[in-house]
Amino acid sequence: MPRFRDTDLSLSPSVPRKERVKDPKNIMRSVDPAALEMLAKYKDQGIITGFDRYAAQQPQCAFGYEGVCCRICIQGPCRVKGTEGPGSKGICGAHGYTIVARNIARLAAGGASAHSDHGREIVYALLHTAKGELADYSVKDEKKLRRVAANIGISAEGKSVNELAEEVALAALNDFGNITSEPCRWLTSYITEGRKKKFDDCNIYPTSIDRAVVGMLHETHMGVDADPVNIVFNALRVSLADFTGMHISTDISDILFGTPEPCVSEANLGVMKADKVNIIVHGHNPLLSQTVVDVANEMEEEAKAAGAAGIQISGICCTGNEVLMRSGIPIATNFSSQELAIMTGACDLMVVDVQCIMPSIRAVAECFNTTIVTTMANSKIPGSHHVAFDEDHAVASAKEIIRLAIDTFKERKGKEVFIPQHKNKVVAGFSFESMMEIFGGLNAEVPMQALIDEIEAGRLKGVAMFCGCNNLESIHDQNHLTIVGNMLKNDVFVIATGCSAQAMAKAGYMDPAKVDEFCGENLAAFIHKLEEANKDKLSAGLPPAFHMGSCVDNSRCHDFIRVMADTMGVDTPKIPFVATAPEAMSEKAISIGSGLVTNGIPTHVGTMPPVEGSPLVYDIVCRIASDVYGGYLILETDPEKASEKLLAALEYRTWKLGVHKAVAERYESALTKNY
Ligand code: NFS
Ligand code: SF4
Repeated sequence: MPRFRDTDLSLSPSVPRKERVKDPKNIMRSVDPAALEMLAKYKDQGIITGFDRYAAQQPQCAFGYEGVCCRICIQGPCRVKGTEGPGSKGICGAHGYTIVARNIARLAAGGASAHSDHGREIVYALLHTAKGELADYSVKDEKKLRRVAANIGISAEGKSVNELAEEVALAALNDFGNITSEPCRWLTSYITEGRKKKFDDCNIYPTSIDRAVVGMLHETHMGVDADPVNIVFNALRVSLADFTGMHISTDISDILFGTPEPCVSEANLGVMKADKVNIIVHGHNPLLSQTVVDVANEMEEEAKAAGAAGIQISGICCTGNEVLMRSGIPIATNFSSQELAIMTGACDLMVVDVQCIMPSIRAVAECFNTTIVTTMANSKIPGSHHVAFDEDHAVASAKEIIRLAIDTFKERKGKEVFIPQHKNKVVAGFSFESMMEIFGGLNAEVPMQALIDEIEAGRLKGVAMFCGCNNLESIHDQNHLTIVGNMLKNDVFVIATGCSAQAMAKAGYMDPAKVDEFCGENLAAFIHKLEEANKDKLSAGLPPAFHMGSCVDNSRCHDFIRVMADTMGVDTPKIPFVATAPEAMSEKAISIGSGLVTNGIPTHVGTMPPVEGSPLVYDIVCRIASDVYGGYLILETDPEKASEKLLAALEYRTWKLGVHKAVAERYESALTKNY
């Protein structure tokens, strides 16, 4: 089956490997004006950041880059050299395709474990809250609790809020460690009928998250699975475990802290205030960061007594996204520029939990008046301050941390502060529920139809979901911004999560005032129509690109996909929906990407995952996956070319669906599903 109507578009990236890292020794690898200002100020002053280390690592090892380096057993590392002779295989005889497949499958397993372990922590918090053991948390969103219970088939009848919460929490825990052969409940509850059949037919249903991850680590152990097709397709089970963990994380976080609604905030380093106690929350888990945000108000007087004008909290990475979505806390910056926030000299304290925290923040903090606080037993940094975060005393832990920030602020007097004055207005908080409420302004009965009408009338080209990280293989934020610019101009409706959403937020793509500047005519008209239909509720207006949350909140985007497919009356591989991780970096990006592919979505990755060492594996993920699941990877490092390919994938789907709809109408028959 062709992927694009334009057959000139190839499966291969348009840029050869050696030319991908442009100007490799130049450390000014960003398009973010705040980051550039910061890098320029401290250039050649001995403060080393990820930008310097990236340059120092160039050129990177080609074996590792292409995925043909194996370190799975300690006979290794084995590198695949050439195509013939003893050197062309690992010592055990593993072929290049086996090595590449095992490596990528293990990346997906790492990502799934990170997402879902974060989810597990939150589930335990809900369980203990429901049992009355955690005084500092409560069920904030009872409606969501009831919705989730109904979605996963738990009756709420006659149950108190806490009884129901306990049952939901136990059901979630069961998805982690279920011992029967039943598939994960959070997965089956949130996919289309078509996907259920597909996953069943292909035997890739995870029965429990932990089992799926353990199974993949076993399968890729030395001397187990050597068949690359089997390994890659079994890795999709892990990606579905990842889906399950993400959905659990989002659902339970909403129950504990509230389902996000549109809120107004700001983004980029300019949100920091020289005269305030600046606290940056960084990481992923909202259990602590949300409590810090909630108690900061009570501590304002203490901050003022220390000579500050108040407390300013801002966020980095997905913890930042969580508190932005629920409490309108501004974004300081995203992944690649995390050290730069410390270099403002105004960051009194950075509190981190898990994931995407560069260990280097401690070394950078030493040159400035910044206290780094780690909080999790499994995530410490040598030399930094550790406050063991204790859910039993969440408020007390949060207060201790804020007090440390105030103490650090007192020592800041007389030291240089340099905050690049760049920031943009942001309207965020678009949970799936609030998106449907907004679409409901145009079509109360079937909200998603409001969007589908635009697509079917040819006014919008479809939907593009942006997710994932920064990766300095590309210029910081450049891929995100180039591709989103092209999507918007071409009338593609954009939803975003993670550091991708933060790149857009910093650059103004989430400012309602920029709709006419950034969007094509039809998209702008649609957004204004939505604003008009919701004007009583939405005083702030609607942005060009819609921020749907943190990376676990890709589950919200999956809900979008499911409801779009159900409303259109087709399965997910037929809807005009594409995804992109323009600057993917982490293992989580690999598991998210493969989950999208499994769910039938063309998924672009703009930084190269290590698969080029095996043409066979490359072909599986970019082509064969499509024949089986309808989704596939588009690996393209050039953002202009990537935009073309994404638009072509949307065009192909809309065209195909249109053809079949027309036929069905002409012959008054049912819409064919066999394409
Ligand atoms: Ni996602 Fe969000 Fe950012 Fe990448 Fe890291 S913070 S969980 S992994 S770097 S988007
Ligand atoms: Fe080498 Fe095989 Fe061991 Fe991998 S598993 S390191 S290819 S001997």
